[in-house]
Amino acid sequence: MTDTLDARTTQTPTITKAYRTCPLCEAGCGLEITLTDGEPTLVRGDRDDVFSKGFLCPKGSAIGKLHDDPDWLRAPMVKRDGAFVEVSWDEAFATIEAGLLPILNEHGRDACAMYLGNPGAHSLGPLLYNRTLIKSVGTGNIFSASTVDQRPKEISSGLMFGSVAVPVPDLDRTDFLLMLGANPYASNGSLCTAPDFPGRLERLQERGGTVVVVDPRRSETAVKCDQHVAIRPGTDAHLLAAIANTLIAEGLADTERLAPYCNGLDDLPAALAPYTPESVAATVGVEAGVIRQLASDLASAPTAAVYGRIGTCTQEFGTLASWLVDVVNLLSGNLDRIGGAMFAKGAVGQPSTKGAPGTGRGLSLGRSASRVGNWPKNFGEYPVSALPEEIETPGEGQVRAMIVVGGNPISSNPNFARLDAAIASLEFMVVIDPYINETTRHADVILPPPSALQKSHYDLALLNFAVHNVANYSPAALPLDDSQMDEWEIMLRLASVMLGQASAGAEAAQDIAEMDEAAARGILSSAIRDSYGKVHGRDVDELMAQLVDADGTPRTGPERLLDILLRTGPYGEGFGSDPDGLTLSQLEANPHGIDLGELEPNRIPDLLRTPSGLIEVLPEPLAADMNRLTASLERDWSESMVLVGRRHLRSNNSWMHNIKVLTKGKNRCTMQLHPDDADRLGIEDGALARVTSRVGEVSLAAEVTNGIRPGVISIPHGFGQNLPDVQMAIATDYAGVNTNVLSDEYFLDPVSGNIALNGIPVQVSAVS
Ligand SMILES: Nc1nc2c(c(=O)[nH]1)N[C@H]1C(S)=C(S)[C@@H](COP(=O)(O)OP(=O)(O)OC[C@H]3O[C@@H](n4cnc5c(=O)[nH]c(N)nc54)[C@H](O)[C@@H]3O)O[C@H]1N2
Ligand SMILES: Nc1nc2c(c(=O)[nH]1)N[C@H]1C(S)=C(S)[C@@H](COP(=O)(O)OP(=O)(O)OC[C@H]3O[C@@H](n4cnc5c(=O)[nH]c(N)nc54)[C@H](O)[C@@H]3O)O[C@H]1N2
Ligand code: SF4
Ligand SMILES: [Mo]
Repeated sequence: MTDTLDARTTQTPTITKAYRTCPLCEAGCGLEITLTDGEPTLVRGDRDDVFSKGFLCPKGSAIGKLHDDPDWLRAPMVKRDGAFVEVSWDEAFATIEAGLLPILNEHGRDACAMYLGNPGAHSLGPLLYNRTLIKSVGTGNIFSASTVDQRPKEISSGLMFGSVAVPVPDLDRTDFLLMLGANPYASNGSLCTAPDFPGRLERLQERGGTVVVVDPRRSETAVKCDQHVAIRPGTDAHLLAAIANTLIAEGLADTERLAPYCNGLDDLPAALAPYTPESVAATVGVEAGVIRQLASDLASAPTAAVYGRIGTCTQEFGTLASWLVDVVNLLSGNLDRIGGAMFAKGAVGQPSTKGAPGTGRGLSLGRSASRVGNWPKNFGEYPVSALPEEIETPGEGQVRAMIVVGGNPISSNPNFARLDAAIASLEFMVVIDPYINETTRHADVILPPPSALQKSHYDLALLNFAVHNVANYSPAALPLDDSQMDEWEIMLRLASVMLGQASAGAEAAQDIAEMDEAAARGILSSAIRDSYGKVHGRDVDELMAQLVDADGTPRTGPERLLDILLRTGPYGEGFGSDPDGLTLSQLEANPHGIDLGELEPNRIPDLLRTPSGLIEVLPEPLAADMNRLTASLERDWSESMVLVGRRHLRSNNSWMHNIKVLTKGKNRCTMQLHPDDADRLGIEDGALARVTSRVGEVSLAAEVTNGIRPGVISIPHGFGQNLPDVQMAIATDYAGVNTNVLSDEYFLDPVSGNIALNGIPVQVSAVS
């Protein structure tokens, strides 16, 4: 990155600073990037950032290294005779036109599946133009990383509150935090946007508050907390049901404030009756007295919040657990109040700030089902379980081609072997991705986006889960190379090809401009139709004309769409109707962000979008699923060893293992197991152990530690890059094994279709 001595060093280098939000995880920290002659030479936390106030983690500080990674593709690649060759953009899109369109013309649009990955939630191109691309492909076969992640929480919120309004713990003001299945000391938080989450927990403790962590492992967060409850994996719903039941049975529930806005509150006691601390103790693996105490601590704390994340979502009872988190928040009197579980109000409006306040269409589940496995479609997507079978199973509607936008399903989805074979069998695949990795090695065409430093950014999605209301826009810190295209333009050009429009030249540019304008007009039109919105009844052309930057230059691309969303959002200036309100120009003038204030209490009932206009306390699909939970109380939970995951501070799912500063140090891809299990199985610390599940087998080094519950093993995900044709030199060297060789595409939470990546039954043995 820094040049060695050469002629240039005798001149005084030009040093500039760029400020931007880090897009690498959900925390959204402000970065201060020092550019020396246009090269990133130093990354620090931006001390003036209104939200992160200088916090930075090792990943954020490596963002310059990520930009400089020699394996990050800087020009499109096309596969010829089994090998990738670099081509021009025109050639890449012409190859897609020639290879993909005929398949769709012959077999119909559903023949092309789409998979949308996690970095898409952190990048303006996919965030703003995925919809245009999906429409252009015209397929119903949409998949995403959401069903290996947060879908249960989206569904529980959708059912209870009518939209994906997810309560977040009011970290900075609460007195008591009960945190299940989250390890923010490693992950920096999720569905709870909080830069310096660890620091916020420390301050919570410093002001006399209490942090309780429920986790089968003594995670980095559990080590720091006041109480660690080493739960049996997959039983958070049982635990929370027992806490909820105890609150009711012992007269500790405090629902007076919200009762007028609740439907089904009176049905809760019967639904929760089977779950007493005593009846769940053996299942949960936690003493009844501890459960009872948790209920009473929650009730007696001046304010308290319950927060559940990946360990509560990616498990067998994920939707029930996600729902019960908020049932306990409600019963303990902490939902929607200061210090409790509160709703963020992002500057880019969400369904909960659009349309008629207090009512809406709500969420109905599974209105259509997948062709082969009959999996329900929710939020426009099938669960990833359906993907391999849709590729493998012949017949009308068979998936023969795929477009992947910023995802690595072969690494991140369950049953590696099956999915790898299925994706390898596709007739054509296009990916928008910077690396040649487990998934993209099978592509016919790779369209690489520029690095994070070369793209503008606004956290459209994640600021709606923030613990403080802020808005923060970053322009690109570095220009594109001549060989590069911005990600949003790649998406629109692909969309144009999918519509059978021009794939090259001035005509293609014209098509992109038209699609971009159509996207802007589409967003404006829906804002204009909202009779409760700021621009109701206005004229699209009139508003379009106002979309200019501070110099009066007309905006295009993501900035134009973002400006519309901000101006029509809850803080927006409404195209003149609220002159002091927010615009993109204001954010551009405030590179450290704009503070929009503390989370507001009493958002209920206005925030609700349920047809009843009430909080659906016991939604029908969840009431039905309680039977499955109750049946599981009869199960012998100790029958099998089970596998859970974990994350490390210096990782990011499957794609940040190619940066030396992040991978150095001791081997992290180990199987953690308890000394009792190690003794019983004859496995020594550091020795090779074999793990087998219904679908696969891996061997890896054992790490014997009493920081894990007996009967549980833990393997981190995101490893296993040592596959043929992967071109990520450092990651391949550092490969380890992919734990999704073991995860099972049919072991899932049926309500959401979300894969259970935790609590997977496995057999463990020593390798002699
Ligand atoms: N450094 C780093 N940060 C990341 C990521 C990364 O890969 N690396 N990924 C990002 C992404 S995409 C996400 S979604 C977030 C996730 O953020 P978190 O939800 O904080 O995820 P983890 O750090 O995996 O912590 C999950 C914890 O759940 C525990 N657990 C497993 N099974 C169970 C169970 O059944 N019950 C309970 N109560 N606990 C269980 C695990 O032991 C683990 O400690 O992190 C984001 N941030
Ligand atoms: N066993 C197990 N499996 C898991 C999890 C677990 O806890 N345990 N966690 C799950 C979770 S929470 C998630 S979110 C999923 C993630 O699943 P995915 O989203 O499918 O996979 P990622 O590993 O995030 O890979 C992201 C891909 O995006 C590419 N990429 C990086 N930056 C950009 C960019 O700016 N633009 C584009 N277009 N592409 C980019 C990378 O090269 C990589 O190929 O994994 C899930 N899988
Ligand atoms: S915590 Fe997340 S957002 Fe903050 S610097 Fe680290 S990777 Fe970036
Ligand atoms: Mo995730």
